[in-house]
Amino acid sequence: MAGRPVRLTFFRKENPGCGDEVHFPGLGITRRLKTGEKTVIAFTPKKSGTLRFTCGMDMYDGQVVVVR
Ligand SMILES: [Cu+2]
Repeated sequence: MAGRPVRLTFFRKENPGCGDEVHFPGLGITRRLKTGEKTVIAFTPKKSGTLRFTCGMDMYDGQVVVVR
């Protein structure tokens, strides 16, 4: 929900390649992910819409839908 804090937990299972980092281009957030560990990403979306996230190479991707 717009204006509400969000905490997303990423758990990296695999070792090689793409899982190295997660990138939220619309938020200017990039975090390294360690294999076998959880990484928490916290942010507060300012407006409704779709926030895309990708791996560092823009291959893996997903989205967070922010409702009004
Ligand atoms: Cu990749």
